[in-house]
Amino acid sequence: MVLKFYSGSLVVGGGVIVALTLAEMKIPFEHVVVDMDAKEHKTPEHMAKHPFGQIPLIDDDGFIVYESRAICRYLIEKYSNQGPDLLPKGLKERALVEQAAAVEYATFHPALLPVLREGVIKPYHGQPVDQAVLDEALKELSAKLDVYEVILGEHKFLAGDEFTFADLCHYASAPMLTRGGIEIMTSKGPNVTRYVFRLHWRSFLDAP
Ligand SMILES: N[C@@H](CCC(=O)N[C@@H](CS)C(=O)NCC(=O)O)C(=O)O
Repeated sequence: MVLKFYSGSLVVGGGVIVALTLAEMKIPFEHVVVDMDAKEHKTPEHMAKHPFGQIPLIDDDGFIVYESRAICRYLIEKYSNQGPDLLPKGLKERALVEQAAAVEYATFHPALLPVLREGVIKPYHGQPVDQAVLDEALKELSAKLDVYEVILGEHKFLAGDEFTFADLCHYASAPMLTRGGIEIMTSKGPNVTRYVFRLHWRSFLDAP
């Protein structure tokens, strides 16, 4: 049975990295749209699959996995013979990818979310922006990006010179900043800027 990928009609956040993983690993799937406006994610049927009543999740022939990054790890391991080496097997290489992925989840993403909430989502819904809150959030994110600027001065991607799962995770929400008119990812420093363009254009740059 073809793998089912459950997300909202607008694929955002963790759904994006699951979708990217499906594409990178060339995995056929059926997209099941959960109507969040109709609160389908809180129905007993959905809650039986995801006890927190959220998306994304996958159903792999009856085997359910939720939490985007756990889903991606499962898919990358299962289909390791047909896609790029996003989670290398070597002990040290893998540790560096997990280190960068943990930084994404524990440091980058929590700093990014308040910027998205105040600077992108509120304007999208026509709500007034609290500039002091946005400035504080941008300051926090900027401090994290200062460290990224140093790391990305040492290698092309976060865990070395190859694109890995850790880089893919940075696509969960960061591009929404640009779409919302916040240019912090491309104005911090040359290394972070180059990295963002490398992510955007990766498939073209890597083409033979
Ligand atoms: N850490 C989770 C986050 C899941 C999450 O927050 N999903 C949102 C949509 S992007 C959701 O389902 N929100 C509805 C809710 O929490 O009730 C993941 O990465 O899968």
